[in-house]
Formats: sequence, C-alpha cells, structure tokens
Amino acid sequence: MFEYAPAPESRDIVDLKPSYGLFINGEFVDGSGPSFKTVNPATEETLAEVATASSDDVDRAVQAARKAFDGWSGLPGAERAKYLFRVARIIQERARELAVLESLDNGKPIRESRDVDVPLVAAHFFYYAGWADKLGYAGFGADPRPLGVAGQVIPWNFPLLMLAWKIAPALACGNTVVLKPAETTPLTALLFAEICRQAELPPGVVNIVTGAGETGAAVVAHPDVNKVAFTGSTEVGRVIARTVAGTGKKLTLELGGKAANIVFEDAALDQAVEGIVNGIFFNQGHVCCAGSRLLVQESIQDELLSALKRRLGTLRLGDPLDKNTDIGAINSAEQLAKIRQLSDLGESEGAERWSPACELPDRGYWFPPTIFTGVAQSHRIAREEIFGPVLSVLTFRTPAEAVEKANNTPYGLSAGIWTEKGSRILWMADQLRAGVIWANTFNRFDPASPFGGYKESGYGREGGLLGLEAYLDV
Ligand code: TXE
Repeated sequence: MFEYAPAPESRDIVDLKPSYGLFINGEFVDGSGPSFKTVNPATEETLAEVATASSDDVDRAVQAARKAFDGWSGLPGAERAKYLFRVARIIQERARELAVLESLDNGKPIRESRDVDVPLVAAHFFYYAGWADKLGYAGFGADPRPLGVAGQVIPWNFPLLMLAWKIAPALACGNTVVLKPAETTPLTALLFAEICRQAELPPGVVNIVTGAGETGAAVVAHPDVNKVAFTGSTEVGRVIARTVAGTGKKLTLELGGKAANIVFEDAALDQAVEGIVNGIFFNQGHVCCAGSRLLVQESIQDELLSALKRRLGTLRLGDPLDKNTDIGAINSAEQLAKIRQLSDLGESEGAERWSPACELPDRGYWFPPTIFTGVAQSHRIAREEIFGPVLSVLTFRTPAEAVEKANNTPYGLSAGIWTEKGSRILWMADQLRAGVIWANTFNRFDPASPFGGYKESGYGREGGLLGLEAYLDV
C-alpha cells in the first residue's frame, strides 16, 4: 500500500545565532544578567545562549516604551493599522521559518506549528489591524484611549501565539509593549523582534526582555507600566495579582484549567474520539484549555474507550520536525518531572493507567499518550492541571450529574459537549461554569472570539472586542 511520507522539515531554514540579546528601543542589546541556555527538548542540544534582563534592563525597556507611547498613540488609527498589516504579512512570508524555530525551541510537531500556531498568529495581527482605525465604533464610546505601557508575561506552550494574543490588540489600541517570553522558549519572540524591525515599526513600540521569573516580576512591578497581562500558572498569577493590587494598573490573567470533555451516549462516536484526541494530545497536552477530564456516559463507556485506545495506537510520537509526527517532545525536564509525578500518583491513588505500545527516543523529554480509567473526583489527577498528554476518565449517568462533575473543579476555562441533541447543548452550555464551551468540536480558536476563564482560571478576556477593551480606557 502506498504510504505518504513527506520529508522532514529542514532546520536549515532557521538562521540560528549562537547568542541572542534583548530587544530594546528597536535595537538588539546585551543584557546585564547572566545568560542562559535554551535547549531543543527533543534532543537536549543547546540551541542558543540568551541574555537575561536585569531590573535595570527592564527599566530601560519600559522607558523606551514610554518614550514611544506619545508618537504611537498619536498616530491616526489607519497608520497603526498599516504597520500591523505589514507585520501580519511578514509573518505569513516567514511562516516556515517561524514554524521550524517554534518546533525546535518548544518541541511541538511541525504540523501544529505550521498549520495551527503560525496561521493563527498572522490571523490575530490581521484581525486587530482591522480594528485600529475603528476603535470609536467598537462600542466603547466615541474616543476610547490606550492605557500606556503594557507589561506582558507569557508562557512556553504557545510562545508565538501568546505573543500575538498580547501584542496585536495592545498595539492596535495605541499602547506600547514590554514583553517577556518564557525562559524555555525565547527564540521565536526574538525572531518576532526582527520582524518588527523589518516592518519598520517605530523604535520602542515593541520591546522584548528575556529571562526567568525575576525578569517577569520586574516588568510587572515597574511603576511606569500601566497594564499587566499574564498567561501562566495559577500560582504565579496570584503573586502577580498581589503585586498589582492597589497600583491602579489594569490586569488580565489567563491561568490554568482542568476542562471536562463530556460525551453523551447519542454522540457521533468517531467524531467524539477525534475530539478527545485533539482535546488532550494536541501540543502534548500543554494547553490551558485541554480536555484533560473525559466525562463519558456510562452506557457507552466500553465502546468509547475501545475506540479511543485503537486510535491512540495510531498516533506517532517522535521528531517534531517530521511532518508525520502527532506527538512531540515535552517542553522541559521540569515539566516532564511534573507529569511523571502526577501520573505515578494517579496509579498509587488507585486509578488504572494505560498507554499504547510506544517507543520513546533515547534523548530528549518524552511522555507517551496516557489514559487513566477508574478515576474518582477526589483523585489528584482529576483535580490538578497535569499539563501533559494524560487523560483522566470519569463516568456519569445523567446530564445533571455530568454538569455537577464538570463544574467540580477550582478552574473554569473551557469545556466540550458531544451530543446530537441541540437542546441539550444549549442547556449544558448554560450550566457549565467555563469561559469557552465547544460543542461537537474542541480546541477551536478564532481571533474574533474572546478567550478567558472563570474562577481560578483567571479574569479578563483576550481576543475579539473584549480583547480590545483590555487595552483601553473606555
Ligand atoms: O509556569 P509559570 P511554569 C501551568 C502548568 C504548568 C505550570 C508550571 O500547569 O505545569 O503552570 O509552568 C514567568 N513574576 N501553566 O513554571 O512559572 C515565567 O518566567 C512574573 C499553565 O512554566 O507561571 C514565564 O514567562 N513572571 C499556563 C511565565 O511566568 C513570572 C501556561 C509562566 O511561568 C514569575 C504555562 C513572577 N514571579 C504553565 N514567575 C497556561 N495558562 O496556559 C514566573 N514568571
């Protein structure tokens, strides 16, 4: 039988430099802190040395952003739109390079970085470019104003996409930006800095400061930062909320999740299996809205689980640059240790663990797709965010019980419903305490659709009109 086997994506398309500096006021400059290594999680090889921004460096970046603010916010919206459209087009032109670098630094399969992340990044810049000259018609009054300097701290699971969610609306509204990427995935943000130069964005409008948590903390605490936007762990989100409290800074937090993916007995089973796989194994489960809890109606449990296991047996784990790969590397040794620890705990708490036969490469950070059955609501694997390719399966009998179990979590970011019955979808969507609810699909994103959580998943929305409001005084 003919098998389609495309050649692996070549890493030569990426011009990797041995070391990278900070991007401040339109220039790449040295950092005053000790540099750190960013590694390819699929091979553990060092990709580059990256500068650490000290609090003095962060101060220089914030001052550059402040200086650029009057000019940038004073431009007619249509002029800002031209810059953003230009950035969006360059992202499209350099899409392959961005996708390969993202997969090298993050470990995600090239099919995802190429077909999901990078196209969505461009789409966000196009979408918000479209609003830049229409802010007076967005429903926030005739003359909404930008906030000033936005300090933005992002995680490693979608390095470019999180950057786009934050930078595109901020700039469209007339704010300037200091952004700190995660320490394990700084490279595409620095390539984005190069794209800002190529688009001739005025110096200081976008500044990128690399480093670990201390650098992020310096951005958040800087007195000349007017707005803080954070995506990351709930623990760090709490620290940031405390730092910002009482300062008058506007804050949005997008934190963890433990989403329920709820399958009723009347669902189209093949479609549901694909949705479950996409829900938890997309991006190795490093997804805040991942469908990490499968709630399946008891009557179809056996049938659904057999179909799901058969499907997992076909997933290919390995080289992220191979276009056939479905499951790439875990982003870091720390994250791998967390996934292992929680999975071991699942077993010791009495749940049953299953993975398909799956050879793991010798080097790099890997974890096989894993399912836990016999999970009780009290188990930690049913309550805590594992942020890896691990699915906890629970059962229910009635829609009311499904709602009760789905909502029984401190988080409230997303949920999925699988049923052929429209009235049930509407009823469930009304009952579920989650910011995003998908019906008969999962992990679908659109720049026009706001995203964000209830409860400990954070507050504020990114995307759509609400994403604009987060960067405006209205
Ligand atoms: O997150 P951190 P980590 C969850 C997920 C994961 C866990 C830990 O469960 O296993 O968090 O991941 C910066 N002030 N999510 O340790 O530490 C940090 O440098 C300011 C869910 O990577 O929250 C990085 O840039 N900034 C999540 C960013 O915060 C600080 C995505 C996120 O790192 C800081 C990632 C401080 N005091 C992890 N400390 C999601 N919602 O998608 C750290 N940082």
